[in-house]
Amino acid sequence: MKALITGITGQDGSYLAELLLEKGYEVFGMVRRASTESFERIEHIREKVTLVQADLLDQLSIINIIEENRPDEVYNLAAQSFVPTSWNQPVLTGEFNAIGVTKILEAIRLVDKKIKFYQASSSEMFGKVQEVPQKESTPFYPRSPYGVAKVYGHWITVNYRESYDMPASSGILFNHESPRRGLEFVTRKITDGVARIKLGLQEKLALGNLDSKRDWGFAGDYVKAMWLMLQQENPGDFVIATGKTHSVEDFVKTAFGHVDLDFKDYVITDPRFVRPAEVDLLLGDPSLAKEKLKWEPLVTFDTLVKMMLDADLKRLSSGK
Ligand code: NAP
Ligand code: G4F
Repeated sequence: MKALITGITGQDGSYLAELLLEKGYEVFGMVRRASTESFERIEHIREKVTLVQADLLDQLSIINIIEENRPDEVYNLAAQSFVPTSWNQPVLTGEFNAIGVTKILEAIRLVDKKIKFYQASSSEMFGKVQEVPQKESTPFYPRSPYGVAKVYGHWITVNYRESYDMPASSGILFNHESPRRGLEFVTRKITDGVARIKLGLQEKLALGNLDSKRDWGFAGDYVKAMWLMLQQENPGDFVIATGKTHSVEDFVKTAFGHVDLDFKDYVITDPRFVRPAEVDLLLGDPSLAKEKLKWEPLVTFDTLVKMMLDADLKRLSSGK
């Protein structure tokens, strides 16, 4: 089996590439041209995957890599994935996260309609939530240009499935984290900050809204669900979540608690990190994935916080 992963240099791309290699796949990773390489997350598997150059902004380059490598499965994980940036770069976010999806679907339609397709949809599409918990049938109400673009990406995937009978599936994934999470996302910002404070490298941790709640899981568990979706006889859409929610403050308390510090002594609020519109509460209902995919998350909230914090303590202690 051959798989093409867009976004292979990202958090999820690196875990998915590991999983597919373990399963014996030949893995192709789409990377965009840059003046310096940012392949840190896939350094350890660099020799086992084939990197192919294309860009979500460039239709022909996407057609070419699919035509030349003929994957059986395409996982579209590439995106502008940081919500705050989507207010500063709304047009680019739309080009990547919305029109970029159409470009990949069109390339597949031209080359071979039987190629299985996975779209990285997001719980951010639920935004101002219309019901709790959120499931596959919950109406979308996005609250950021990122969320709006992801709704387009989601529906164009459904549309190509229904218009052209293409095996295109969409995973509505709730927040998932790991030691490989980008440093600007709140979980990693917290574990990196707590580790720095513990090691005497930083004095305070500046955050925005501590009240918002997220259904946080482990990225390594979530990429298994992506693969399972493409192994089903029929394509479809699935919510992937833990079914538990915690506030940002819970995350902060747990992380500081692991190193025996009281967060109140270190956390300050900074309006620069407060968003123009907030998603207050995300809580997913993964019943359909449990029933049909036989998927269950293994890593709990406490284990996740500890895993990320330990990794940051280790990295910073070694001077990296
Ligand atoms: P990430 O770490 O930010 O990775 C994003 C990837 O997209 C990187 O490999 C990046 O490449 C690539 N990319 C960005 N723009 C591109 C372009 N124009 N052409 C080609 N590649 C481009 O994101 P992640 O956390 O792994 O998330 C993976 C996907 O799942 C994203 O679509 C995200 O929106 C979605 N999602 C994530 C979560 C979550 O909690 N993590 C939840 C729901 C949905 P560079 O290395 O070149 O920047
Ligand atoms: O970690 P975050 O930046 O993640 P967010 O916005 O929920 O988006 C992530 O999950 C989505 C799935 O629902 C993905 F689609 C998306 O690609 C991304 O992976 O922020 C989480 C919460 C927000 O409510 C934010 O307001 O943390 C709050 N927060 C408080 N202080 C902060 C901060 N967020 C960041 N990034 N930085 C802060 O200082």
